Amino acid sequence: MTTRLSVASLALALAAAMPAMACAEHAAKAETAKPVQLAQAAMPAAGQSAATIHLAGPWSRATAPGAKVAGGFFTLSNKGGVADRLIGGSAEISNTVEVHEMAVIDGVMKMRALAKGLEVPAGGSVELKPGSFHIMFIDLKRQLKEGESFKGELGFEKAGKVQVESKGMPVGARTGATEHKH
Ligand SMILES: [Cu+2]
Repeated sequence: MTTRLSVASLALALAAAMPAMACAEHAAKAETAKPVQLAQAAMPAAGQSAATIHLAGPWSRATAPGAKVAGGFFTLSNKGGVADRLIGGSAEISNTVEVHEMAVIDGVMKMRALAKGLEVPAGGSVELKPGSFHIMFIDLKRQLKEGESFKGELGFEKAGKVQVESKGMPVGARTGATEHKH
């Protein structure tokens, strides 16, 4: 019994020491990843319901008369233990809704549709903001004016549909926060 215990302890000690040695350069990364892994183990089925996706601060830029597209921005948080994907949506102001990213293509910053959607990692969050990931409202039905809100729906691979009401911010706004002018 004593022998078996000491062998087991040795194996445990080795198992604990090996990854640490192998990943010394990724130590910081491994530390931040640990809580996520624990969360996954603690609630394996939690990622299956719509309640696990939280959407904060949705906003859009007001559009110029005749503009055909508008951007949508917000922060997505996944409280569940399973990764999910934002795969599309619909909105009352446009005929089409796409999930886009900004990327440097041939040295030029361009936007493109994410064919497989946007991953929201388990226990993590993703920010949709100008110059990065965003929702693209394509083929606008009307002008989006400053201060005006419009309704939409986002589609997630696992969480399903999530309702959203986005507020229109000034043309050229960089965030959804209301600017304080004194
Ligand atoms: Cu776009």
